[in-house]
Amino acid sequence: MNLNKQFQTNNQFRMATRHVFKLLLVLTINLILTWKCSSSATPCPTVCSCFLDTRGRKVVSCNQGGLTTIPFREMESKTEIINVSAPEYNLNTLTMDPTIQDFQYLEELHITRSNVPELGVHLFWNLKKLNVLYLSQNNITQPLDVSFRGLSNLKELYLDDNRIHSLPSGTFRYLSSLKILSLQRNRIHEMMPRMFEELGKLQVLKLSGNYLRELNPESFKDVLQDLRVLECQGCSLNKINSHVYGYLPHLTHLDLGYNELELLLPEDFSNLTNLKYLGLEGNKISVLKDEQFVYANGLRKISLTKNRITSISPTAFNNLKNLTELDLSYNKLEHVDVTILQPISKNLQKLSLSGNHIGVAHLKILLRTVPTLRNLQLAEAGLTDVPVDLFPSKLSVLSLSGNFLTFIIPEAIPATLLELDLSRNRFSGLTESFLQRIEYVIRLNLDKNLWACNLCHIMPMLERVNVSNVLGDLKCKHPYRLEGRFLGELHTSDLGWCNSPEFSGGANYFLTDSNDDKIGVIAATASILLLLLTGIVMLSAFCYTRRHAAKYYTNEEKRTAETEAIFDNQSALFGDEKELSFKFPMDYSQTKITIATIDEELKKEPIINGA
Ligand SMILES: *[C@@H]1O[C@H](CO)[C@@H](O)[C@H](O)[C@H]1NC(C)=O
Ligand SMILES: *[C@@H]1O[C@H](CO)[C@@H](O)[C@H](O)[C@H]1NC(C)=O
Ligand SMILES: *[C@@H]1O[C@H](CO)[C@@H](O)[C@H](O)[C@H]1NC(C)=O
Ligand SMILES: *[C@@H]1O[C@H](CO)[C@@H](O)[C@H](O)[C@H]1NC(C)=O
Ligand SMILES: CC(=O)N[C@H]1CO[C@H](CO)[C@@H](O)[C@@H]1O
Repeated sequence: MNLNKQFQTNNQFRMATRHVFKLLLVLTINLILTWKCSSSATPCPTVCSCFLDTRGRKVVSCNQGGLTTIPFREMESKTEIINVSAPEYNLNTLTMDPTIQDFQYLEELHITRSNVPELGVHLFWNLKKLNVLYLSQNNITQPLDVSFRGLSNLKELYLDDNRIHSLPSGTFRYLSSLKILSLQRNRIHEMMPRMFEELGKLQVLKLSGNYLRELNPESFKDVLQDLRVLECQGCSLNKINSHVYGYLPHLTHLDLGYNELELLLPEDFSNLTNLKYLGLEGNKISVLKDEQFVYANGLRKISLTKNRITSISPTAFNNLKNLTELDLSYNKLEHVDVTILQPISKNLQKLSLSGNHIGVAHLKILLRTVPTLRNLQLAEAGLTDVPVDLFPSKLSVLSLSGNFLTFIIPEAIPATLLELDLSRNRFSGLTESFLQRIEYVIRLNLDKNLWACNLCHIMPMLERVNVSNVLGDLKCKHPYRLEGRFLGELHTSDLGWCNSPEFSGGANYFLTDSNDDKIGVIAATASILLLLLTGIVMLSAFCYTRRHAAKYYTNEEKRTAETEAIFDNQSALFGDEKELSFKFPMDYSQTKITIATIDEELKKEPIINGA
């Protein structure tokens, strides 16, 4: 009885505490909610969204477009980032409003795609915390020095894609903390002598896409002491002015791609002792001379892609002990000297020879000089086969995309490979041993080959589709019936047999697949036509040789009489092809060559008849 009572009171006590807990919980939830509501009740313009960025800064972002003014009055005064932009189809047309000066906490201001025509006098006055000013894709024609007054802490200024045509001396003189200045794709035609005045802390200068024709050393003199990065792609430059670089002692990154540079002299790089990256892609360079980069001996990467280079001196890369990346892709290298890579053989890690047609025997000797290479790009290199010991053995990345490969011996693939691109070749299937060899390749691209989805070609691949997305996502090319089907959705029962012993995936393939009516008919017709054609050509070739032979016999006596005269007169011998063609009248191999060109055959007829 007593026990029972105690139990009851105990129970009541428990209930009471539970109630108190519940009450407390509800209270705290309410508190949190009201606090949250009041904080989200701070003003946010209806056309904008307001949020905190990853660093907890207050952002107002107005990206709907169609604005004519920025709704500053509805924004909280402590906003730290304002982002005004617009979609392509609904651009803003803004005029800048000095109300912006009230936002003293502003750290970043982005106003893009807003058709801003000009920046008023003292527009950003008072914005002492502004770090980043992004005004790309507007309609600014000439920024005024006084527009930037008061921005003494600005670090980054972007004025890309405007219509700036001139920058008078001292335009940026109030921006003494500036580190990045980007003026890409404007209409600046001339560099004024003191245009970068007071930019002593500038580290990055981007001038690409302006029609400058030359860099004026006077613009750089005594100012950009700290500049690290200079980009002037597409500036219509036709020479490298070494004096400019003499004024940029700390330059590490120079990008002069897509200009009109034709001739490089070793002296052009004489003042670039700290340079690490040199970009010369898309110029008109045809030769790399002796000791071309000998003064820029700190270089780590050089890009010379998309030039017209046909010849490289064996000493061109002398003194580049630290070079790790060399891009020579899409030039005209064919008979390149096999020792060119020797000066850089110790450190070179990445080499691109894509888009050049260097013969495979040559290539083999060339690559033997860089045994430690890790990354080799040989896309669109005209390769039809790959010998076993072509590639350096420590390679981890290899691209052979866009060649004419139908088959690779498994042993030709380096065992260390992690990335392999065989896309856009002519493989119709891969063998079991090849698939085993590339089992450890992490990134594999086999797209756009001529996969022949039949029992002879893709069985080893099909057996792996359920464990490899790469294989499952490949599309059949042949037979017609299965064209475009993913390997991953095929079953063995879908595949036809093929009775041809040859699995090359060539034209003979069409004839072997009986399942494919349509293509079968086309192929059969084509092959009959081909046979007929060959017959005709053979016949005409036969007649031709006969006629030749006849000619020879009938002319024999006359010719022996003529011989002396011909040797007296050298030009008669070499000047007249008709006479020379008599030399090997019965040579079968010669006539065989002429079979291929029926047109030529027909052209020759009247000459022979007339002779
Ligand atoms: C500003 O808005 C544009 C357009 O939505 C966006 O691409 C950009 O990343 C934004 N920038 C910042 C800093 O939020
Ligand atoms: C940019 O400004 C010029 C005048 O400076 C004007 O003619 C042109 O229409 C403006 N561009 C756009 C897209 O409004
Ligand atoms: C080459 O690299 C090493 C190590 O990074 C460095 O100490 C050396 O100064 C570099 N050489 C040149 C010429 O810049
Ligand atoms: C892959 O798996 C699916 C179902 O998970 C199965 O139907 C198909 O037969 C498998 N394909 C192969 C080639 O094993
Ligand atoms: C400032 C500077 O060092 N300029 C030098 C750049 O290189 C040339 C040689 O090509 C020298 O003559 C300059 O003195």
